[in-house]
Amino acid sequence: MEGRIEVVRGDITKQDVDAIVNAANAHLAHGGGVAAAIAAAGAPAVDIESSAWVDAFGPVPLGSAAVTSAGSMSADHVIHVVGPVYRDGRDNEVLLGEAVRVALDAAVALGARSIAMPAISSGIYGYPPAEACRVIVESVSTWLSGGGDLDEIRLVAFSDDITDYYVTALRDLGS
Ligand code: AR6
Repeated sequence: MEGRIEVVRGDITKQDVDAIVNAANAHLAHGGGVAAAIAAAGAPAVDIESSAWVDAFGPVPLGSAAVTSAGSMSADHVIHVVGPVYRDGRDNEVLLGEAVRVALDAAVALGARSIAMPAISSGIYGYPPAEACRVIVESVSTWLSGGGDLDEIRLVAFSDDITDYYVTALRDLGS
């Protein structure tokens, strides 16, 4: 495995990486959670470019990414992906894994070498956080094993709980 998976407890808007991932909704209306934090830290560019993206292309489908600049944040790009709203009977795991892969592929396409990712879907979208962290870790690991070419994938945990879930998931993976 070439790239490193790191777990960092902190605020994704403060990460010194090439690209940060946003846990967005399809309309790129960054009203709450990590999306609101990213929009505020990257104001006004993130909101302006998000609106322009949706005006041009329509809502962001599951399985796709929208890219904006990052305003005055240290990162160069924000990669907006839409995780699943957690629901019984839905293929939550497949949809979350797809959001992770799409974000990583978008980073490579942008020429990024490092990326920071939040625990997509684990907040407002209601994905049980321990499960979300496991799916995210497994999806990143599978992507790297399949030749995914990034130097660093930073899993940013906004709470001690999420940090623990990531550490456990990585340990279970044998990393
Ligand atoms: N840095 C890192 N992680 C954070 C930060 C931060 N600054 N703030 C929150 N988190 P959520 P979702 C964590 O709800 O579940 C928005 O309104 C948070 O603790 O942001 O995918 C969008 O516009 C949680 O672990 O995203 C969508 O409508 C994780 O980020 C909707 O919420 C994800 O929580 C998306 O819901």
